[in-house]
Amino acid sequence: MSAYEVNFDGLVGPTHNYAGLSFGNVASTNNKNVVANPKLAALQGLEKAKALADMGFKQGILPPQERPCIATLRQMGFSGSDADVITQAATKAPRLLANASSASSMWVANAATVSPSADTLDGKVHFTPANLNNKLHRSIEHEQTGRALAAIFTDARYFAHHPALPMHESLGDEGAANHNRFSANHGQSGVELFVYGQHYFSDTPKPSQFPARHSLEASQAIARLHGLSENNTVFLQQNPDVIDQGVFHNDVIAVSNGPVFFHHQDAFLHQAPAFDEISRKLAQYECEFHSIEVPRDQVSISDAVQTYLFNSQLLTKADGSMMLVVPNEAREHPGVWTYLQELIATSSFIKEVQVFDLRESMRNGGGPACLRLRVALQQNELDAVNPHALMGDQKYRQLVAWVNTHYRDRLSEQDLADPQLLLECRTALDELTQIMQLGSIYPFQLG
Ligand code: SUG
Repeated sequence: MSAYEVNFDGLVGPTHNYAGLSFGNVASTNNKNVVANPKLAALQGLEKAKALADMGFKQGILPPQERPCIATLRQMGFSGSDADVITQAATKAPRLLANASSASSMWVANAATVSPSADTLDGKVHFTPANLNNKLHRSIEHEQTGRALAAIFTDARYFAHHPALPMHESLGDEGAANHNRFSANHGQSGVELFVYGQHYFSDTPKPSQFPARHSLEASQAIARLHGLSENNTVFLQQNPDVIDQGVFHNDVIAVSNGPVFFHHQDAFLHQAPAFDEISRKLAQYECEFHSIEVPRDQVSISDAVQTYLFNSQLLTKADGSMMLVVPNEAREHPGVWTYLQELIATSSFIKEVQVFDLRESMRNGGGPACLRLRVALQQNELDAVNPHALMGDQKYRQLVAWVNTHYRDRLSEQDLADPQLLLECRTALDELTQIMQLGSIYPFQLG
């Protein structure tokens, strides 16, 4: 049976803004108070998804969330009409309002961890939304994420959905951004690599400046929930020093595809034994592991964080060669661009680089890989996916028109105080529910 990797891109929500909410994410902190352009952000994301679909890659879409999240603000004691809630929050607790208003669900690499059916004990595709408990604005995503995933992957014969892990640092889970998978091709069994920032219940090394957002304990729990075995899992710690330099997720320093791992020399602690383990475990599926290690004297950690070279999508083309999808920032950096030219001239795997302008998302620390959730599916599983969540010519035209109708082209943190923004968001999501045929996944009701 044929199998595919389907990249589901997160649609940028109407409240996209720069509130500087993510300590440890250098771009988020540095761009605090910059005026955002939500319309441009959403169109840039759609353009990438459509361009990849046009190149023949399977491409899906995940919907944004209702923001500001009125339920969260009510939990904080704000009351009255929805407009009252926003006005009171804006006056008394503007930072809480900013947290409740973030469009951060767009970075769907953090939406969930997904294990393909070829790896799991019950032969189903397993999904666990990430609890994202390290950041308030992201900790409020997982329930709605679960509803969206369940509305797209509906068929219980093929898809298993788990709730997010409990909300505690010891189980901090940032989802697929810290999850890689190696296999001969997307349909075959493979090895799932879980990268974590800290082993919480231990005195092993931890970062000292910035938080380790993801724990080993969380990764182990996900592996158990998904029915993975010792034979097809490896756990590897991220280098705490690079977290302290702004590598807040592993996908800022490494990306996998098929048997290939493209990563920085300083990405991990104890890399050698873990790579041996991956090689050994992959060999049982007659697949050879290939590491492409980028040396620090060619690309520094600071260059990696600034250009998001590793926050790329590594995709297999129809001819079997691989293509790297990088943000414009990687082309604008002479050293990184020279490295990339050398790479495609010499690598036996990566033969092409495609560049996209994702500036609006990048300013919040979200590159091409952050914007997509990889779901490896067999043909019959793909046939069972809600077809209105898949990208094609008509869907693209509808979504572009939808963005142009509902989105503002300017949004500052002060604008979050405007109750009208909630109405605009709800009207947009109401229409999106029809476009994507999602059913009643949103908690609000218009009318
Ligand atoms: O969680 N930024 C996101 C970026 C997530 C990137 N995802 C991956 N690397 N997979 C985060 O830090 C910033 C929002 C603000 O500051 O307004 C933010 O949430």
